[in-house]
Amino acid sequence: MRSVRTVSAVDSHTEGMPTRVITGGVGVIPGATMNERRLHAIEHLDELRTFLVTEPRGHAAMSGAILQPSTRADCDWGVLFIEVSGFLPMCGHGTIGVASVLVETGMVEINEPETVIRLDTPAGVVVARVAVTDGHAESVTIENVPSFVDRLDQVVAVPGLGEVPYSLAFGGNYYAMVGLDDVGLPFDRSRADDILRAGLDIMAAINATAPPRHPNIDGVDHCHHVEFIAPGSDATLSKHAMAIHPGWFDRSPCGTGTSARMAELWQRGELALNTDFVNESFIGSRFVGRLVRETEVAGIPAVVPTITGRAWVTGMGQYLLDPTDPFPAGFSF
Ligand code: PYC
Repeated sequence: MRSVRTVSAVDSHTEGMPTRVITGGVGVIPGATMNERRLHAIEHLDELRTFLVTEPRGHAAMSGAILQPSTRADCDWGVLFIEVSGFLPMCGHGTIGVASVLVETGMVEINEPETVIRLDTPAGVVVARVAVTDGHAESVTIENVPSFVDRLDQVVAVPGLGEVPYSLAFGGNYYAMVGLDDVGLPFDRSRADDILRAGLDIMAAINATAPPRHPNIDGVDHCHHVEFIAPGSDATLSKHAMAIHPGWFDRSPCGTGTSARMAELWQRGELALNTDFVNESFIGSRFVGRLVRETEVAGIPAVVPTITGRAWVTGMGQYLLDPTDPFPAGFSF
Protein backbone atom coordinates (compact mmCIF):
# COMPACT_ATOMS: atom_id res chain seq x y z
CA MET A 1 0.00 0.00 0.00
CA ARG A 2 1.20 3.52 -0.63
CA SER A 3 -0.19 6.64 0.97
CA VAL A 4 0.68 10.32 1.14
CA ARG A 5 -1.65 10.83 4.11
CA THR A 6 -2.44 8.54 7.03
CA VAL A 7 -5.06 9.57 9.57
CA SER A 8 -5.94 7.35 12.53
CA ALA A 9 -9.49 7.28 13.85
CA VAL A 10 -11.80 5.55 16.27
CA ASP A 11 -15.32 5.54 14.88
CA SER A 12 -18.34 5.67 17.16
CA HIS A 13 -22.02 6.49 17.11
CA THR A 14 -24.00 8.51 19.61
CA GLU A 15 -27.66 7.49 19.68
CA GLY A 16 -27.38 6.63 15.97
CA MET A 17 -25.21 9.55 14.80
CA PRO A 18 -21.60 8.87 13.79
CA THR A 19 -18.56 10.56 15.31
CA ARG A 20 -15.26 9.71 13.64
CA VAL A 21 -12.79 10.62 16.39
CA ILE A 22 -9.44 11.54 14.80
CA THR A 23 -6.68 10.39 17.12
CA GLY A 24 -3.57 10.91 14.96
CA GLY A 25 -2.12 12.07 11.68
CA VAL A 26 -3.22 15.71 11.75
CA GLY A 27 -0.62 17.42 13.95
CA VAL A 28 -1.22 20.54 16.01
CA ILE A 29 -3.36 23.10 14.19
CA PRO A 30 -2.10 26.70 14.64
CA GLY A 31 -4.07 28.95 17.01
CA ALA A 32 -3.93 30.18 20.60
CA THR A 33 -7.52 29.05 21.30
CA MET A 34 -9.65 26.26 19.88
CA ASN A 35 -11.76 28.84 18.07
CA GLU A 36 -8.62 30.29 16.45
CA ARG A 37 -7.75 26.74 15.39
CA ARG A 38 -11.27 26.34 14.00
CA LEU A 39 -10.96 29.58 12.00
CA HIS A 40 -7.52 28.50 10.74
CA ALA A 41 -8.93 25.10 9.74
CA ILE A 42 -11.87 26.70 7.89
CA GLU A 43 -9.38 28.68 5.83
CA HIS A 44 -6.55 26.18 5.33
CA LEU A 45 -7.73 22.65 6.15
CA ASP A 46 -11.12 22.25 4.55
CA GLU A 47 -9.84 19.48 2.28
CA LEU A 48 -8.80 17.53 5.40
CA ARG A 49 -12.38 17.81 6.69
CA THR A 50 -13.89 16.73 3.35
CA PHE A 51 -11.29 13.92 3.05
CA LEU A 52 -12.54 12.55 6.39
CA VAL A 53 -16.31 13.06 6.20
CA THR A 54 -17.44 13.06 2.57
CA GLU A 55 -17.51 10.15 0.13
CA PRO A 56 -15.79 7.79 -0.41
CA ARG A 57 -14.48 7.66 3.23
CA GLY A 58 -17.63 9.19 4.73
CA HIS A 59 -21.16 9.86 3.58
CA ALA A 60 -23.79 12.60 3.33
CA ALA A 61 -24.55 12.58 7.09
CA MET A 62 -21.01 12.00 8.39
CA SER A 63 -19.56 13.78 11.36
CA GLY A 64 -16.35 13.68 13.35
CA ALA A 65 -14.03 15.31 15.87
CA ILE A 66 -10.30 16.03 15.59
CA LEU A 67 -8.46 15.60 18.90
CA GLN A 68 -5.89 18.28 19.66
CA PRO A 69 -3.75 19.20 22.63
CA SER A 70 -5.79 21.60 24.75
CA THR A 71 -4.98 25.30 24.44
CA ARG A 72 -5.88 25.72 28.15
CA ALA A 73 -4.19 24.43 31.28
CA ASP A 74 -7.55 23.43 32.82
CA CYS A 75 -8.61 21.01 30.05
CA ASP A 76 -7.58 17.44 29.15
CA TRP A 77 -8.06 17.60 25.37
CA GLY A 78 -8.93 20.09 22.67
CA VAL A 79 -11.56 19.16 20.08
CA LEU A 80 -12.43 20.46 16.62
CA PHE A 81 -15.78 19.27 15.30
CA ILE A 82 -16.05 18.36 11.61
CA GLU A 83 -19.15 17.57 9.60
CA VAL A 84 -20.38 17.63 6.05
CA SER A 85 -21.67 21.12 6.96
CA GLY A 86 -18.27 22.47 8.05
CA PHE A 87 -16.30 23.04 11.27
CA LEU A 88 -18.85 23.47 14.06
CA PRO A 89 -18.14 25.55 17.18
CA MET A 90 -19.68 22.80 19.31
CA CYS A 91 -21.38 19.43 18.84
CA GLY A 92 -23.21 17.57 21.60
CA HIS A 93 -23.39 14.11 20.09
CA GLY A 94 -19.77 14.56 18.99
CA THR A 95 -18.68 15.41 22.54
CA ILE A 96 -20.46 12.34 23.91
CA GLY A 97 -18.69 10.27 21.22
CA VAL A 98 -15.29 11.83 22.02
CA ALA A 99 -15.67 11.27 25.78
CA SER A 100 -16.69 7.64 25.26
CA VAL A 101 -13.76 7.00 22.90
CA LEU A 102 -11.27 8.66 25.29
CA VAL A 103 -12.42 6.31 28.05
CA GLU A 104 -12.67 3.15 25.94
CA THR A 105 -9.19 3.66 24.46
CA GLY A 106 -7.62 4.68 27.78
CA MET A 107 -6.61 8.09 26.42
CA VAL A 108 -7.63 9.65 29.74
CA GLU A 109 -7.10 8.50 33.31
CA ILE A 110 -10.13 6.37 34.10
CA ASN A 111 -11.97 6.60 37.40
CA GLU A 112 -14.95 4.43 38.24
CA PRO A 113 -17.84 4.95 38.60
CA GLU A 114 -17.30 8.40 37.07
CA THR A 115 -14.54 9.79 34.84
CA VAL A 116 -14.56 13.55 34.44
CA ILE A 117 -13.04 14.93 31.21
CA ARG A 118 -12.65 18.63 30.53
CA LEU A 119 -12.77 19.48 26.84
CA ASP A 120 -11.52 22.66 25.20
CA THR A 121 -13.94 23.33 22.31
CA PRO A 122 -14.22 26.34 19.96
CA ALA A 123 -17.39 27.41 21.82
CA GLY A 124 -15.82 27.12 25.29
CA VAL A 125 -15.07 24.55 27.98
CA VAL A 126 -17.39 21.52 28.01
CA VAL A 127 -17.21 19.08 30.92
CA ALA A 128 -18.04 15.43 30.21
CA ARG A 129 -18.95 13.12 33.09
CA VAL A 130 -18.68 9.55 31.89
CA ALA A 131 -20.38 6.74 33.83
CA VAL A 132 -17.81 3.94 33.68
CA THR A 133 -18.23 0.28 34.60
CA ASP A 134 -15.37 -2.21 34.12
CA GLY A 135 -13.61 0.26 31.80
CA HIS A 136 -16.71 0.65 29.65
CA ALA A 137 -18.35 4.03 29.00
CA GLU A 138 -22.02 3.43 29.85
CA SER A 139 -23.36 6.95 29.37
CA VAL A 140 -22.08 10.52 29.26
CA THR A 141 -23.47 13.72 30.70
CA ILE A 142 -21.98 16.84 29.18
CA GLU A 143 -22.22 20.30 30.67
CA ASN A 144 -22.58 22.43 27.58
CA VAL A 145 -21.70 26.07 26.92
CA PRO A 146 -24.18 28.81 27.96
CA SER A 147 -27.26 28.73 25.76
CA PHE A 148 -29.61 31.61 25.06
CA VAL A 149 -32.47 32.88 22.94
CA ASP A 150 -31.60 35.17 20.05
CA ARG A 151 -35.22 35.91 19.09
CA LEU A 152 -38.68 34.57 19.94
CA ASP A 153 -41.82 34.33 17.81
CA GLN A 154 -40.53 35.93 14.62
CA VAL A 155 -41.76 35.39 11.07
CA VAL A 156 -39.60 34.88 7.97
CA ALA A 157 -40.84 35.00 4.38
CA VAL A 158 -39.76 31.80 2.63
CA PRO A 159 -40.29 31.30 -1.12
CA GLY A 160 -42.81 28.50 -1.61
CA LEU A 161 -43.76 28.35 2.09
CA GLY A 162 -44.97 31.89 2.77
CA GLU A 163 -44.59 33.51 6.19
CA VAL A 164 -43.04 30.93 8.53
CA PRO A 165 -43.15 31.51 12.32
CA TYR A 166 -39.90 30.63 14.10
CA SER A 167 -37.74 31.26 17.13
CA LEU A 168 -33.92 31.21 17.15
CA ALA A 169 -31.62 30.14 19.97
CA PHE A 170 -27.94 29.33 20.48
CA GLY A 171 -26.95 26.05 22.15
CA GLY A 172 -23.41 25.75 20.72
CA ASN A 173 -24.75 26.40 17.19
CA TYR A 174 -27.72 28.54 16.16
CA TYR A 175 -31.05 26.72 15.78
CA ALA A 176 -34.22 27.97 14.15
CA MET A 177 -37.16 26.23 15.82
CA VAL A 178 -40.22 25.74 13.64
CA GLY A 179 -43.44 23.78 14.26
CA LEU A 180 -43.94 21.10 11.59
CA ASP A 181 -47.65 22.07 11.61
CA ASP A 182 -46.63 25.59 10.60
CA VAL A 183 -45.13 24.33 7.33
CA GLY A 184 -47.95 21.83 6.74
CA LEU A 185 -45.76 18.73 7.03
CA PRO A 186 -46.21 15.55 9.14
CA PHE A 187 -43.60 14.08 11.52
CA ASP A 188 -43.01 11.19 9.15
CA ARG A 189 -39.74 9.93 7.67
CA SER A 190 -41.51 9.13 4.40
CA ARG A 191 -41.72 12.95 4.00
CA ALA A 192 -38.02 13.49 4.83
CA ASP A 193 -37.24 15.07 1.43
CA ASP A 194 -40.02 17.66 1.83
CA ILE A 195 -39.00 18.45 5.43
CA LEU A 196 -35.36 18.83 4.39
CA ARG A 197 -36.26 21.13 1.47
CA ALA A 198 -38.35 23.29 3.82
CA GLY A 199 -35.46 23.40 6.34
CA LEU A 200 -32.90 24.48 3.74
CA ASP A 201 -35.26 27.16 2.41
CA ILE A 202 -35.93 28.49 5.94
CA MET A 203 -32.18 28.65 6.75
CA ALA A 204 -31.49 30.45 3.48
CA ALA A 205 -34.26 32.99 4.17
CA ILE A 206 -33.05 33.69 7.73
CA ASN A 207 -29.41 33.98 6.65
CA ALA A 208 -30.37 36.31 3.79
CA THR A 209 -32.48 38.66 5.93
CA ALA A 210 -31.43 38.48 9.60
CA PRO A 211 -28.45 36.17 10.23
CA PRO A 212 -27.51 35.67 13.89
CA ARG A 213 -24.06 36.56 15.22
CA HIS A 214 -22.61 35.25 18.47
CA PRO A 215 -21.51 38.18 20.65
CA ASN A 216 -18.34 36.45 21.92
CA ILE A 217 -17.34 33.71 19.46
CA ASP A 218 -15.83 34.90 16.16
CA GLY A 219 -17.13 33.32 12.99
CA VAL A 220 -20.43 32.04 14.43
CA ASP A 221 -22.73 34.05 12.24
CA HIS A 222 -25.28 31.91 10.44
CA CYS A 223 -28.10 29.43 11.01
CA HIS A 224 -27.42 26.04 9.44
CA HIS A 225 -29.90 24.03 11.53
CA VAL A 226 -33.69 23.96 11.61
CA GLU A 227 -35.29 22.00 14.44
CA PHE A 228 -38.76 21.00 13.23
CA ILE A 229 -40.86 20.35 16.31
CA ALA A 230 -43.37 17.51 16.05
CA PRO A 231 -47.01 18.12 17.00
CA GLY A 232 -47.76 17.17 20.63
CA SER A 233 -44.27 18.09 21.87
CA ASP A 234 -44.04 19.93 25.17
CA ALA A 235 -41.49 20.92 27.83
CA THR A 236 -41.32 17.32 29.14
CA LEU A 237 -41.01 15.29 25.92
CA SER A 238 -40.26 16.81 22.54
CA LYS A 239 -39.83 15.04 19.22
CA HIS A 240 -38.17 16.67 16.28
CA ALA A 241 -36.59 16.37 12.84
CA MET A 242 -33.29 18.29 12.72
CA ALA A 243 -32.58 19.50 9.19
CA ILE A 244 -28.94 20.52 8.68
CA HIS A 245 -27.10 22.30 5.88
CA PRO A 246 -26.23 21.26 3.17
CA GLY A 247 -28.90 18.52 3.22
CA TRP A 248 -29.15 15.89 5.95
CA PHE A 249 -30.86 15.06 9.25
CA ASP A 250 -29.18 14.56 12.58
CA ARG A 251 -29.67 10.92 13.54
CA SER A 252 -29.05 11.74 17.20
CA PRO A 253 -31.34 14.04 19.23
CA CYS A 254 -28.71 16.77 18.70
CA GLY A 255 -27.05 17.96 21.89
CA THR A 256 -26.59 21.59 20.87
CA GLY A 257 -30.12 21.63 19.39
CA THR A 258 -31.53 20.19 22.63
CA SER A 259 -29.66 22.95 24.51
CA ALA A 260 -31.11 25.64 22.24
CA ARG A 261 -34.61 24.20 22.66
CA MET A 262 -34.27 24.13 26.45
CA ALA A 263 -33.10 27.77 26.41
CA GLU A 264 -36.20 28.66 24.39
CA LEU A 265 -38.53 26.79 26.79
CA TRP A 266 -36.81 28.42 29.78
CA GLN A 267 -37.15 31.88 28.24
CA ARG A 268 -40.88 31.21 27.77
CA GLY A 269 -41.17 30.17 31.43
CA GLU A 270 -42.08 26.59 30.43
CA LEU A 271 -38.95 24.77 31.66
CA ALA A 272 -37.54 25.30 35.16
CA LEU A 273 -33.98 24.61 36.28
CA ASN A 274 -33.13 21.04 37.33
CA THR A 275 -36.06 19.49 35.47
CA ASP A 276 -35.65 16.62 32.99
CA PHE A 277 -36.41 17.40 29.35
CA VAL A 278 -36.45 14.40 26.98
CA ASN A 279 -35.66 15.18 23.35
CA GLU A 280 -36.29 12.50 20.71
CA SER A 281 -34.66 12.38 17.28
CA PHE A 282 -36.18 11.61 13.88
CA ILE A 283 -35.04 7.96 14.33
CA GLY A 284 -36.50 7.72 17.86
CA SER A 285 -33.29 7.92 19.92
CA ARG A 286 -33.27 10.11 23.03
CA PHE A 287 -31.19 12.55 25.04
CA VAL A 288 -32.17 13.74 28.50
CA GLY A 289 -31.44 17.41 29.06
CA ARG A 290 -31.49 19.64 32.13
CA LEU A 291 -30.80 23.29 32.81
CA VAL A 292 -28.49 23.49 35.79
CA ARG A 293 -27.96 27.21 36.33
CA GLU A 294 -28.66 30.66 35.01
CA THR A 295 -25.92 32.89 33.65
CA GLU A 296 -25.51 35.55 30.98
CA VAL A 297 -23.65 35.98 27.69
CA ALA A 298 -22.70 39.59 26.86
CA GLY A 299 -25.63 40.76 28.99
CA ILE A 300 -28.11 38.29 27.42
CA PRO A 301 -29.90 36.01 29.93
CA ALA A 302 -28.60 32.47 29.38
CA VAL A 303 -28.70 29.00 30.92
CA VAL A 304 -26.15 26.20 31.30
CA PRO A 305 -27.56 22.89 29.99
CA THR A 306 -26.52 19.32 30.61
CA ILE A 307 -27.22 16.56 28.09
CA THR A 308 -27.09 12.85 28.82
CA GLY A 309 -26.71 10.23 26.10
CA ARG A 310 -24.80 7.11 25.10
CA ALA A 311 -22.17 6.30 22.48
CA TRP A 312 -20.71 3.08 21.15
CA VAL A 313 -17.37 2.39 19.46
CA THR A 314 -17.98 0.99 15.96
CA GLY A 315 -14.50 0.64 14.51
CA MET A 316 -10.89 1.68 14.34
CA GLY A 317 -9.11 2.60 11.19
CA GLN A 318 -6.47 4.42 9.28
CA TYR A 319 -7.67 6.56 6.41
CA LEU A 320 -5.17 6.63 3.55
CA LEU A 321 -4.62 8.70 0.43
CA ASP A 322 -3.05 6.98 -2.54
CA PRO A 323 -1.18 9.62 -4.62
CA THR A 324 -3.15 8.55 -7.71
CA ASP A 325 -6.57 8.86 -6.02
CA PRO A 326 -8.63 11.16 -8.30
CA PHE A 327 -10.63 12.43 -5.28
CA PRO A 328 -7.97 13.50 -2.74
CA ALA A 329 -10.45 15.72 -0.88
CA GLY A 330 -13.41 13.35 -1.25
CA PHE A 331 -16.62 14.54 -2.86
CA SER A 332 -20.28 15.15 -2.12
CA PHE A 333 -22.96 13.57 -4.26
O1 PYC B 1 -25.35 16.85 18.72
O2 PYC B 1 -24.91 18.99 18.83
C1 PYC B 1 -25.12 17.96 18.19
C2 PYC B 1 -25.09 18.02 16.72
C3 PYC B 1 -24.86 19.11 15.93
C4 PYC B 1 -24.95 18.69 14.62
C5 PYC B 1 -25.21 17.35 14.63
N1 PYC B 1 -25.30 16.95 15.92
